[in-house]
Amino acid sequence: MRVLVLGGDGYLGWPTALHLSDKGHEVAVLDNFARRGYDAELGVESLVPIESLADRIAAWHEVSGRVISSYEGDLLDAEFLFEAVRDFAPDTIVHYAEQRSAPYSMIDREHAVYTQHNNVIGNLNLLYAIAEIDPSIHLVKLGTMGEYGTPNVDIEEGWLDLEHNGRRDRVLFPKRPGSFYHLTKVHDSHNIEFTCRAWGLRATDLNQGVVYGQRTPQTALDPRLSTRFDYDAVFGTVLNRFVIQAVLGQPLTVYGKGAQTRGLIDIRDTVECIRLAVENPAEAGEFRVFNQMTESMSVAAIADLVADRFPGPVQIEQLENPRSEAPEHYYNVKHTGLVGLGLEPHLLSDTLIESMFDIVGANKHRVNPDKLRPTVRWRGALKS
Ligand code: NAD
Ligand code: USQ
Repeated sequence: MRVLVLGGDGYLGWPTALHLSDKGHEVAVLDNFARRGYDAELGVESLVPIESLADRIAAWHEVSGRVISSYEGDLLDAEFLFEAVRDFAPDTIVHYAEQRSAPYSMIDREHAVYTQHNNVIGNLNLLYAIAEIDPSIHLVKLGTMGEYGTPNVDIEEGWLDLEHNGRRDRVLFPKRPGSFYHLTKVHDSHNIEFTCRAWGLRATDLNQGVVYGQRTPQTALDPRLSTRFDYDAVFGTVLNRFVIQAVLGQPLTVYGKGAQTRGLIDIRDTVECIRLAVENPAEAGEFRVFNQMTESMSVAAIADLVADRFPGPVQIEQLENPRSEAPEHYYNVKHTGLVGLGLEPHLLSDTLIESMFDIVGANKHRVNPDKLRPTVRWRGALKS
């Protein structure tokens, strides 16, 4: 298949492009390098050094003999986007290209507006590009488990069969997200579902949990193929940060008591889920939703697990939670759709945490320790 990966220079987009290329698909990536720009803005860098997109693509050709083509530009530039879609003529578009940090979206009004504009309008431009150029293109869109929030009932895969006053219907599962970033994914889901219903587009919305890990079989082939690894309090995600903090001898920063529970997924499973969704497309007119996570764990349990695996002393610190989120809650998520397509999950019990310690150990001189503590407060966003 011909697959266009939007956001193909990012943490997940790049290894996904390699995985799909390795499995024999014709792959192109598109990116505006906004993510490299946030690094400059925040004064941080990926813990693991990463090459330019051109050098990564050249290295992949050298290592595998396979070609990945690229388009450099912004989803907000509709003319550029339409031209890229026309030129590459994909069967599938994998859409990763959004501002993905909840804390970044909560810095202040400007960052909230930027995030919502970038994500919602970029996705809307894409829906128009697909509808006008080739409505048979399958859209594989990255959503997030955080769209649902933490309801006091089981979380279904996107849809809910509802009985109300004696009548029945199938409705989108109610959403109660926890940041302006997570809200963008809800808005995207609604826009996509509408275009499936109104225009007959085909889409798979993947509500993904927090990803951990840095290496996939393809990125491990050559250091020039490495993907980024974020440690800072704005873009670093919880398990990755705890591993890095353990290696640095810094306390693991548990927000609140750590009883908040989240869905998790290994980066090797992320790229495999995308392959499965790509190779098993939704029907025309179908808005298909999968919960892309493999297990749930509380933040405190994640910290305990990292401390247990690390071959040295680890301190766990409970910080006042800078976010507004339920401190304790029910959490039971259905996630059988991707397993039904053939996913064989890597669980944390048999995972790569030990190899992550090595990756961090080799690069720890690159960490700016001033960037480890959280500075963005959900309520603080109101003050500036
Ligand atoms: P990332 O920031 O590393 O990658 C996103 C890429 O998209 C970046 O390279 C960025 O430059 C590009 N981009 C952003 N806006 C763009 C635009 N307007 N035009 C063109 N390119 C643009 O993020 P990631 O961690 O790889 O996440 C990828 C996707 O997966 C995001 O949509 C995110 O919401 C979702 N997701 C990530 C995680 C996680 O734990 N990392 C978990 C669940 C869902
Ligand atoms: N947390 C800590 N300590 C830390 C960092 C985080 O206790 O040092 C806690 C947070 O309070 C939160 C949980 O860990 O309760 C997860 O935080 P996170 O930063 O790892 O994840 P989140 O902000 O939800 O965002 C990440 C990605 C985002 C993706 C989302 C999936 O950045 O792109 O959408 O995970 S999910 O959480 O399922 O919505």
